[in-house]
Amino acid sequence: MTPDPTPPARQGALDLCGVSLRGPVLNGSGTFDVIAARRAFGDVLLERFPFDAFVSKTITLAPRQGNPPPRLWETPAGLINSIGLPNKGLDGFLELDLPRLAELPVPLVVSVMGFSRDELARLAGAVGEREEVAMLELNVSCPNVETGLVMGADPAETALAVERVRAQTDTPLIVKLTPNATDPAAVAAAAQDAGADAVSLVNTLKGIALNPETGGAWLGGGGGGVSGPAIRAIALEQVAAVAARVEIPVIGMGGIASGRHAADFLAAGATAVAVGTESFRDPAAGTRIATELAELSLRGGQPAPASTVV
Ligand code: RRO
Repeated sequence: MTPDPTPPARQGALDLCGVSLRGPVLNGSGTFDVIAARRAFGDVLLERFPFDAFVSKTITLAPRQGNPPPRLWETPAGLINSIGLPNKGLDGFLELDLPRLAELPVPLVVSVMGFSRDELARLAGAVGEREEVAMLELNVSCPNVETGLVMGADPAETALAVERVRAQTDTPLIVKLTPNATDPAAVAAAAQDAGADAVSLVNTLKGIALNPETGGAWLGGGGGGVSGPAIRAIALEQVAAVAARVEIPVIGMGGIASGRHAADFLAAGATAVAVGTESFRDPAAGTRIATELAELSLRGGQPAPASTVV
């Protein structure tokens, strides 16, 4: 990331759930440690911020250490992660991280996860009332300890969680869908009917890697989540299916590494896109992808609308 006085061209501004964004390229939650990046790159990061909105790493009510190492495995076209939600908890986030995130030059989305509906509602209420927070993202890729079901794998569980959160906060609510559901479009419709303002997808696909010497799990947490180019075709299909089913905006992600990929997700019906794994390789990927996307649309390079591809 080198200083450059000329800001790069970006795709046009948009309204996402009542929040003005200068363009449609977000980051995927947990894929860009903006506080560490600010330490590494200084204020150049703010001057040339790679994303049009920033999504925080998921936080939980209580602090968590995360999973034991190893936490990553590289696949031929992607990554398997098993990070396990290390975070400072609600109080630590509000005291230590939120003031830093509030300095970013783009709207802030805070990602929250709870192991029960009560926990989720408390978190969403406390975070949603902070004026620094433009939107909430509900990460439902976790088990509800009361029912044993992964919230986002089941439409009824998702609806109950979204209803509880909706009752706590008027802050725009994005529900982050898991691809590990029988029918992600049914989950998206349930989220919409329960009051979600937008959905984002996909989170990672379940995967494992084995230790070649022991035959046991390589990752300290056991299983993990696959991301990167390996899952792009699957993500694109799910985004198209969800966008065809709901009326609320869809934020599409899964292996986006170029403006062409981003344009595909927009053509499949997404209103905005998010860059995840590619940012590990290149922290300025968000800027490059936004610029490529803007150039493509200037050239009229948008693919056909979603209705013709589903
Ligand atoms: O922290 C993680 O291991 C993690 C989370 Br919360 C998530 O939503 N998706 C993922 O791939 N990893």
